[in-house]
Amino acid sequence: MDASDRGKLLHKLADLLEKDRLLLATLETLDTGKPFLQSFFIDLEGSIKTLRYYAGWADKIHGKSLHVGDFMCLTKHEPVGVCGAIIPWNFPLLMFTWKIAPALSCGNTVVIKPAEQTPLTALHVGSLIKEAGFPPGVVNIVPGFGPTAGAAIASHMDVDKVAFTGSTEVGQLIQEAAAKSNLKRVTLELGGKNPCIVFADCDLQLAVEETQKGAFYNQGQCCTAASRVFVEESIYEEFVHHSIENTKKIVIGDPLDPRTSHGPQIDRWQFDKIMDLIESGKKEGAQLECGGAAVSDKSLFIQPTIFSGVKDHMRIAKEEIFGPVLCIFSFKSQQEAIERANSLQYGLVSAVFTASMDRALSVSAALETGTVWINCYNALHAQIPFGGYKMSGIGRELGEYALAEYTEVKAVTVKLTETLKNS
Ligand code: TXE
Repeated sequence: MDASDRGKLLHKLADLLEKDRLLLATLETLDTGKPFLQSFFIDLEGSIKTLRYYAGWADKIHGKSLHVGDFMCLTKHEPVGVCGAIIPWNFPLLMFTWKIAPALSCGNTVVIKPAEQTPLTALHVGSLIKEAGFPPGVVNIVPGFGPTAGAAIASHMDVDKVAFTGSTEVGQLIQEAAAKSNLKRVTLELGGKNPCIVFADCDLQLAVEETQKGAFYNQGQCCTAASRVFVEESIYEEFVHHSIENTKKIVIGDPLDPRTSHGPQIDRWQFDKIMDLIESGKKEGAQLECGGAAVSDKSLFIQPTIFSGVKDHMRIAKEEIFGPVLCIFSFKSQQEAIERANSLQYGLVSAVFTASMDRALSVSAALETGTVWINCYNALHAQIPFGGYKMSGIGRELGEYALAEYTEVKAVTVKLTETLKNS
């Protein structure tokens, strides 16, 4: 298909998502339990912007020409081919668009598997893809379970690339299956245990609000969750106090009620995992400042929980909780904070809160994460690349960088018989 026409189709799909925004946000909330206003303003907004951003790229993807001695080379950015995608349940529609938009923009076809917990928005968007006029077979949506439908994508000989978002353990299985089948290209966006370093010279209220939003947003079910908050000793007590106070603003309730800011966890398995980690925090001697329990024994709501006095050896300091738990540590020196921030195998995101831009930039250079937020949190945009260092992933999503993950570069080299002038 002509590249500009691909762009037009992606814009058309964005228009259709806008038209069905209320329906899609409602479906997303019914499926995940996330508060409706967050579905409407964040998930839908991000999904529509991602489609439009990559619609704009479709007719701007091209190679270079190089002259090397007696040779001239043209590089071409060709589509990879059939792109498999396996996505999680925490941001079902957003992850769907993060995967299909760059793939389609570059001229690939897609076979995508939504998470078994949350197939609804993907299926509705399937009908919108048809309505937009994408040719049959370009986007194939395959709901199913991980070890069957997901594993089939990862090991299929006719799938040329697989993009995965989910747990680090399954990410390793995907890479293994890709290696053992056809060495398909692999991009992985995996877990995180994300450090935030709060220096004494920061805007304290801002740091409290941003780290708390980072920890509790989407009930803590974010790979970017602010899960290790290191606070400089001299403001530590004050930071803990303000964090507890700030938690009182959170409204737990029916996710469809627009006043609600905190919904239930996704399922019983995740709920039990989180409660087990909260219990381990209590047993291992962290100070429980608030929360620490389920809201009732009949539902999957967990109270926003704050632990202070967390030590690096505790399970809550090392394992991805994926629930509404804020862990606060104290530190004495910048060097110590950096070393502790970098001490785990994860390397997804980090944040620095300070009034000194010099310090923010030197600390950000030392942090081993794919994203560093300075005086902000969860600042994700379609234009800005996102991905992990170390065991948090391979490759980048979003921005111009993602295009490289969905194209193969072909070098077409011509032997010249006449020397080119000005070469
Ligand atoms: O993830 P899985 P789960 C983390 C978080 C969470 C933990 C487990 O810590 O508590 O992972 O969650 C598919 N071959 N994250 O069990 O299993 C599965 O069907 C191919 C971080 O939900 O990794 C789903 O579509 N695919 C995360 C997707 O993988 C397989 C988001 C993710 O599920 C498969 C979610 C297999 N063998 C959980 N097994 C993030 N990075 O945002 C499962 N799947």
